Amino acid sequence: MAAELRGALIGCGFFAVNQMHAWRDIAGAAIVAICDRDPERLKIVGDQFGIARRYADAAALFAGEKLDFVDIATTAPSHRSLVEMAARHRVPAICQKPFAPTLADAKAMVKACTDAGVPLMVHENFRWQSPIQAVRAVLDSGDIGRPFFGRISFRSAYDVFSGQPYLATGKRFIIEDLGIHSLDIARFLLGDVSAITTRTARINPDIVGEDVATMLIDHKNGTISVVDCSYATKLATEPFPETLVEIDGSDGTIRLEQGYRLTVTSKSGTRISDVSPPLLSWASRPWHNIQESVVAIQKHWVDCLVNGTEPATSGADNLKTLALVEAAYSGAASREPVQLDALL
Ligand code: NAD
Ligand code: 89V
Repeated sequence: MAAELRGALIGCGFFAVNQMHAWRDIAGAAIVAICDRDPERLKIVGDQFGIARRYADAAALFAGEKLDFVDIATTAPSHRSLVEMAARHRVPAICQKPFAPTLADAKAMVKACTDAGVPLMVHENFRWQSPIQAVRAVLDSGDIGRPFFGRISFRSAYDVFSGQPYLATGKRFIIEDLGIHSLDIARFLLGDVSAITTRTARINPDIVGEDVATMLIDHKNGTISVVDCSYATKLATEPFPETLVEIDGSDGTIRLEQGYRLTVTSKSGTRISDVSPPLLSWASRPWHNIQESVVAIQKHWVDCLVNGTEPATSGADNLKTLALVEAAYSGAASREPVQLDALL
């Protein structure tokens, strides 16, 4: 049997705990060392997951460990320096989203890893959620024919700021943090994008960035989609963190509705199924949807490393999602449509 891949986690914060749980569930890889510049977080995660090899500094981690990969779960400002450090040490890297604060940084990170010949995957996990995979499977089956319209929608009033306080203080909020997932899902389901038109608003007076965004997207294949997201939408039943999907095709429709209800109408009639994600042993509602996708994307990474294949959300792929984020902000400011090819 092949030896287990030796990984290290950099950044032991709020979300990294999910990544650590997922690593424990995945055969073929194990986290052997962790790093965080905050001693308290290092201790909490090290003690919870029984990791004795702990580093306060990433340079010391790379110097002290022989690694097959690193899992970078810090926030965006440190991503470029940590990915470039991994590339210098010829260590394959997973990097959390948002991949980088700017597209220029992200391009440099992709180049550093390409030049070093090391794989790079962005932890863009929303497309790995089982309800989203179920929608993609219907599209691939051809049952609804050629899609001509899509809507990817995430509307909520969930208090994300209690777990992630930094989300309240940045100049950019919902597009960079959450819309980035919705935009990636739009690409995943409906194909790459030629142009985007965006409007934003800030409804919550206690935060700095925008908490509502509406985006109209021209896909290169002629499909049109609307990607809309809001953290200012108070509903009778809070849907966090469900992404709802509507797709109209030449032969039928797909609706992924709140409560993980999937309705597919095609030439052969209408079928309704429950595509609720499983509740993993360590997961907690309502996060279980995201938590399951963390296992899926990390398994995919191990498969890619073992088989020498490119991850679906490789650094190069994610440039196209990050370009959409950049284009959305510049288009919201100018109130003009933004062409994507000019950015890539
Ligand atoms: P956090 O602030 O709770 O944790 C980040 C940790 O990284 C902190 O403990 C900090 O001390 C450490 N850190 C920062 N820079 C470091 C460096 N240079 N070296 C060592 N340690 C360093 O943040 P979080 O909420 O866990 O978010 C982390 C990332 O995960 C963000 O980019 C966020 O957008 C992303 N995230 C993704 C999802 C998802 O579903 N994909 C969900 C939540 C958060
Ligand atoms: O998935 C994320 O990136 C999270 C949340 C779902 C809270 O927006 O930050």
